[in-house]
Amino acid sequence: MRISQDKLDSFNKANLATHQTAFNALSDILSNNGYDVNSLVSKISKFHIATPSWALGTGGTRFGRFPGGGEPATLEQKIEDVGILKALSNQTSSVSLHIPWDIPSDAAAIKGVADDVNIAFDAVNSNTFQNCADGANTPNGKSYKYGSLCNSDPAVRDQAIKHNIDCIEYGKALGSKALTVWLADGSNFPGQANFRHQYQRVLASLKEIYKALPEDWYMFTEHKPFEPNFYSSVVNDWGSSLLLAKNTGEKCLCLVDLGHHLPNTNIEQVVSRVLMEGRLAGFHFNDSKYSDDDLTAGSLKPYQLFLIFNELLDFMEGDELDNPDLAWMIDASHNVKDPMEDLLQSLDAIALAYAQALLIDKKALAAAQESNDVTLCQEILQEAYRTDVRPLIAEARIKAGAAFNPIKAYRDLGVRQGLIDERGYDTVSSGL
Ligand SMILES: [Mn+2]
Repeated sequence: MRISQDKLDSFNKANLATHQTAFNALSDILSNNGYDVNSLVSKISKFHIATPSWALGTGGTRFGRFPGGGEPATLEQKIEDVGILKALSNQTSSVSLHIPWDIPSDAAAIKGVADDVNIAFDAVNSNTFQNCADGANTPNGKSYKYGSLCNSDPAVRDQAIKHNIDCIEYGKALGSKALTVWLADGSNFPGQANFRHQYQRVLASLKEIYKALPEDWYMFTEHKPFEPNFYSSVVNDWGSSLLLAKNTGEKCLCLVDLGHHLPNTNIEQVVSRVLMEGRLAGFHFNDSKYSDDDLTAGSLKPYQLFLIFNELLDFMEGDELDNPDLAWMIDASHNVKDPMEDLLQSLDAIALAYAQALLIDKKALAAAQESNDVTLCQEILQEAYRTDVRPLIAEARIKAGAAFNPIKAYRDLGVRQGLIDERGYDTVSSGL
């Protein structure tokens, strides 16, 4: 299913007057305060986030899963759905695959499907938190029950290393440029495993995988404090992730998944530290109340998201975030909302946080910090945060031929019903 440009144009046309009034009012205020509105709109327009293939279908919990209709059952359909998100929002233009859930058996054909809707391939994600499909119970199959790259059995480590190298090969065929390694490795009980040995085995295994990394690729490590193991994780925090990255090689960087922190962790400070060391790979955007809740980005802590963008813009030369070396991705799981609507809400929240951060008076903030004017520091940040930047995002979308309000367009144009008509009610999104 595709949304025609005609439909999007008439949707925008019908709502143009309301948007134009709001945009003109905001433009006047911003221009009077010295901002270049065209440049702001252009920066927002260029900032795109990758969509994870696994978020296009309904997720679940260990208690159950409640799928909706018309969900993508094949990799081709997942790419088609990302094409719809792109058409509606102009905020995503790539898909991140998960191996083995999305093995591209015919890479040329899959690339063709993606080219048709102008979708590129983001980082490839390996999976050693489940046993491989050919089974741990077969004569040659090895189980990840006690870890993968950290396992005490070298044959298990070799299998996990090979899986990651296979992922690189799949990614090469599609034009990906990065491998993401998130490890479930750790332990559930005190004394179960030796922290040092587990870490050293992971490092040695990552070095083996790194040898297979093409010249223009990156490898990402991703930390997580607990789950599925509850006593210890091998890559438990940004410090361990940074140690692994630095000890593995120059092209090994640290990915920050916003849900992979203990409650009240100052994630914006984590971002600042990893950036300072030149090792920030990018983000897995989501939101959470407790830990890895995988909720819609910005649904609970939009101010935190804004503060993270403040750190990014503070560090970067200029304030354009279309830096090809940073990986921007949503990593969420949608249990109660339509997955496509949930992704559109996340894309919207991320763009809002970026736009708000673009309004921070960096010079004034730096001066207030130097003179220890704490009140003024807060005023400067919140002045930017409390500006309603929604008309800027809408304008960026309209200029790119997308819908000024993607959720409203998704509903008004009956996208979900169209997908159900095409695919039926009983589809199962692979891997979930
Ligand atoms: Mn993640």
